[in-house]
Amino acid sequence: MHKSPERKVWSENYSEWFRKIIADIPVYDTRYPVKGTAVWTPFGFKIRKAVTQIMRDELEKTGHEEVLFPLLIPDYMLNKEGEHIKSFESEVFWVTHGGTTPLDVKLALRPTSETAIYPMFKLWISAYTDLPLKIFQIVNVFRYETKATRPMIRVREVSTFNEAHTAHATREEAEAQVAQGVEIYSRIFSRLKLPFAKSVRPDWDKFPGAVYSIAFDTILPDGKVLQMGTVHFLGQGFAKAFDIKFMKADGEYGYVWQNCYGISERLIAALLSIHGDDHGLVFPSSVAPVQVAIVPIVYKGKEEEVMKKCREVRDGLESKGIRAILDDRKELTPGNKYFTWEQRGAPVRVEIGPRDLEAGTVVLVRRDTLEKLVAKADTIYEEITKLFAAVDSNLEERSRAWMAERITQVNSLEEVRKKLDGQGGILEAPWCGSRECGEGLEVKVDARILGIPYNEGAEGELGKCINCDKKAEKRIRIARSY
Ligand code: 5CA
Ligand code: ZN
Repeated sequence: MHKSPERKVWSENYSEWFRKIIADIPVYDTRYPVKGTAVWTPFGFKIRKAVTQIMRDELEKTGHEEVLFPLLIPDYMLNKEGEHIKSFESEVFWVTHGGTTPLDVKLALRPTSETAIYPMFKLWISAYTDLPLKIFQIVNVFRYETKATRPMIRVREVSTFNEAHTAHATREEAEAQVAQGVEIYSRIFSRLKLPFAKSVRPDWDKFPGAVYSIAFDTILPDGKVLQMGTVHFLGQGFAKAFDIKFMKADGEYGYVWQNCYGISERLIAALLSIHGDDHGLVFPSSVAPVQVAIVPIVYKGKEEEVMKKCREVRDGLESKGIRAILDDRKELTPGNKYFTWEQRGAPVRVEIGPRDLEAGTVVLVRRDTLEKLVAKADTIYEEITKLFAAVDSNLEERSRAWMAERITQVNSLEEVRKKLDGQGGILEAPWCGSRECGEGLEVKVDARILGIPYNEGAEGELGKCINCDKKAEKRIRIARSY
């Protein structure tokens, strides 16, 4: 394992660390005067673009096609599926006027798009040959969140909502697609080097209108859990509410089976938070807005030579598709420039001075460990590519190990409380499976049941329920969460 730079402020005062880093760079400006909304700055937008590109790539590769639906949903459409509207009704923003004229039909700002998309599915799907139908969009959604809002994590305008919706001829096909949805998200998180645990949410905490929900949770530096994404098996509930029928091969008619899955800018919050340290952001090479920062070390008389070499290096890297920048700001010392690019998480910094020119070398510094090495100038591209791979695999290992240390098996409520008050994280315990017991447990330990592990190997003897002493049926995950 590599030595790491300090992560003291990062772990001991994470909320403050996060607020400060997004404001200082800046990444995301929360001073916009509507609660729960914020501005992606030019630097933030570059991060967002790289992340959404990965989402697109993984969804398109697996046969999902991108679409764009309207933001406005008429009230009679939003109200069609009973469970769904019951849960969302308190969170919907409404448009009631066009200018000064009251609207005949109230229009909701989408809180998510089932009720916008499924009436169109009814029009698009008529026979089994139209199935499966797999689409996604990346849009903003609005939720009047009443819990404390938090930058990127709990916002009222979710600006980066990636929702996929699929329709299938049979239950088996739909559930196979649930498994593929889980695979897709696993790959997206892995490409961002983010560790996660997959849980089947308890019945009382599933998506409104779903048969079951699978969630991806990660652990933030303060030990609290963040739900990064969810995959929902919708069964036929929405199909019946929206009358989405199709003709089967045998000429019979039936309702489609549906899924939906979603992720948001929470993923970006996790990306910034999990890899960061006291110097600022740390990025895997694929999403770093600047991958290589070149800092000239200039001495009097040698300026032009050094700058010429720096430009040559930058142009060479750029021509090979690397996002390189030459920091030629005159008023700043090299030290100031190191600070800038460490804060902004450039995976590799290149330093070039007069001595390097003579020796035909460059100095390379990797961001994750801040280790330095001297390379031959004419092998710089190969050396940087190797460093990218080294940074990426270190971030993956480091974050995975960090999370693994925070998933603990426990056998008593006392232990649960002690762990939650200490390092936090996720606790796994034997549980009887009853809702009443589960909800009681949540109150007793002031935490939330995340659910049961999704698709994990057979378990041994479980023993007694941690809360009620009855025979345990399942292993449950408990955490304090965002
Ligand atoms: N229609 C389904 C699947 S697209 C749906 O809306 N599911 S959801 O409610 O679970 O949202 C999907 C994901 O969006 C969540 O897992 C969470 O990561 C993210 N999300 C939800 N609400 C917010 C919010 N207020 N701020 C930021 N992200 C959010
Ligand atoms: Zn119990």
